[in-house]
Parts: sequence; structure tokens; C-alpha cells
Amino acid sequence: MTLKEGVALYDLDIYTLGKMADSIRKELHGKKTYYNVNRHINPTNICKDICKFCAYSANRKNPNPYTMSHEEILEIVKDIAQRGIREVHIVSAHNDRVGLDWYFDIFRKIKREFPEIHIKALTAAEINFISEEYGLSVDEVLDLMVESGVDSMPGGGAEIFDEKVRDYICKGKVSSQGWLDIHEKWHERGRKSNATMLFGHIESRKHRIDHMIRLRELQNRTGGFNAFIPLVYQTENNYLKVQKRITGQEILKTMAISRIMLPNIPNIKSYWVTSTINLALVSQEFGANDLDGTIERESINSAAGANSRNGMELENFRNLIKNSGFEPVERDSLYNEI
Ligand code: V47
Repeated sequence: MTLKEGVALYDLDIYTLGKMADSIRKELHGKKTYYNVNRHINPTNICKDICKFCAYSANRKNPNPYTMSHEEILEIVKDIAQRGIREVHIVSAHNDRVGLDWYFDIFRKIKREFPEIHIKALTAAEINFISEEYGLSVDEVLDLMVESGVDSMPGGGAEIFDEKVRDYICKGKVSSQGWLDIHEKWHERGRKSNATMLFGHIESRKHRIDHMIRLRELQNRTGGFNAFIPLVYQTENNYLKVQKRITGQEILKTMAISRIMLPNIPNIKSYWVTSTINLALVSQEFGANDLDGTIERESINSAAGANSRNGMELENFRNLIKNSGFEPVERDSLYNEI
């Protein structure tokens, strides 16, 4: 589908879009809805960059800077390992006061003590920051990740690829092409990653479709994306003023259209943290086949108003999926069923 055809999909009524997306979802995954039992860790919120949409980083509006020591992080990992949790998702701000070793030694320490834990860490935005801050090439940073035990990359930092919008909402952070190049190089190393899209702020429908097409083209070359994750913009405690809040219908349409536009990305994740659990459950009928996981702690979106600080209790999560007519299936970080 072209940009024009993609934008025209929004003119279809929501039920037609739902049916189209659901038929693709059914063909790929039947009634299965994937989740994983994971723990998010955000080790620091001190950030050199200023993204207008971000409420997480310590700034004049939210002056609450923190940086975790490796001991503190290892304590958390020890606790989750004892409880059988298989994934840590580690994303930090762009902290220029901690040094290169702070970023990488923690992965080595986790792998040494808990080799069975999958480390999903470092967004393309962090990789770009580390490369610029420490005078390393992107290849050198990616090699360091492999060497220190990072297993896969999360999809953060993609925001919206349109250069004009990107410049307005997060000037100075990794460029759109930079984000895509970093993921391409990671995929060339035989590794997997995810891709996000931040929507519901100042972008237009056309910008969303353009974003999806750029991802689809990269996926055609590498096949390295496991999941596409449309993130709904959370409005509180930040510097991005949005006149009109996105509606539930527009969120569901975008979810369905992403399933239709991205037939080559196997999983569409409805991240309940930003869509609310209620809409995430409905979005299972609009193309989404993955609801992320229990998360346990969440700092980035909850700072901006999402109701996710303490994650979700597993039994409750499974029951919600079951009661909405789908089959909850636990997966590992690379989408192998457990
Ligand atoms: O890149 C920041 C987003 C992302 C806001 O790969 C906001 O499995 C909404 O990428 N409103 C980080 N979103 C989170 C992320 C992620 C989450 C879950 C799973 C995966 C995965 C990746 O959070 C950032 C940014 O786009 N974000 N502020 C906000 N106000």
C-alpha cells in the first residue's frame, strides 16, 4: 500500500477496518494474545536532551533527578530472577555524568550472575547519544552491546519519523534516518528489535503512514523487527501542548491500519500502559496480538499520566485476556511460546 492508500484507510469506518485487521491477525496468530512476564528498569532520568513530550527526564518542570547504582539494579534483577521473571527491559535517559562503563558494565554483571535472563536494552536514541558523547562509531557501540550481553533492542526513540514534526518535538535527539540505520546495523548482527511510533500529539495521519512505510521498507531488507508498537501520547507534566486529545476511535483505527500497513512485521503490540488496559483489550479485535507484559514498574509513561507505575498482576492480566475472548499465551522475549 502506498502513502495515499494508507491515508485513505482512515476514511473507512471503524468496523470495516477492524474486520480487515482482524482477518490478518487471525491468519497470523488465531486467537492467541502474547504477553511476557518482564520487569522494566529505568536506571536514570538525568538527560542531556529535551524532548517536549517527555515527563520522565529531570528538568525544570520535574526536578527529581536520580541515578541508580549497579548494586541497586542488581538487587532488582536478583529479586526478579528468584521469582522466575525472564526479561529485563532497561532504558535510561541520556546521562552525560555517569561514564561509558556505567552503561555497559551493568549488562556484563547481570549476564555473569543471571545468564538465563534476557536483556532488552538501549534504544537507538541512547545508542546515538553514547556514540556522540564518547566518540565511538555506532558500530563500536553495537559491538559493545553484543560483547556485554545485550540480547535485543527495544523500539523506543522512534517517535515520529517526519523530519519537521520530529524537529519540533525532539530536536537534537537521534535523527529518523539515524534511528533506522542503527536498527539496520543491529539486524545485520543477527539480532532482533522492536519499533515504536508515538502518536496522538501534533502529527497528522499522513505522518503516521509515512512512519509505517519507512519501517516496512527496512523490514523488507532485514526482517529484524519482531513487533510494531504504536504508543499513545500521554499529556501530563511535559512541554508539548496538544490542542485536541486523540479519541479512542482514532487509536483503534491506527492500531488496525498498522496491522494492514505492516504485513511483514509479525506482531502488533498494544502497549496497555499508553492505550489503557480497556482499549488494549478491545484492540485485540483491531489487529493487536501482543499486550506486552506485567511490567512491574514503569516510570516513563506514568510520569506523563499513564496508570502504570506498578504494572499489572499476572493472574488478573491473563484473566482479562481470557474474558475478552482471546487465549493468553506467555512468550519469551523473542516470541517463542512458553
Ligand atoms: O521512546 C515518552 C515514549 C518511549 C511519552 O520495545 C511517551 O518492547 C507517550 O519505547 N506519552 C519509551 N509515550 C518506551 C518504549 C517501549 C515501551 C514498551 C515496550 C517497548 C518494546 C518499548 O516512551 C519513548 C517515547 O516514545 N514516551 N514520553 C509520553 N508523554
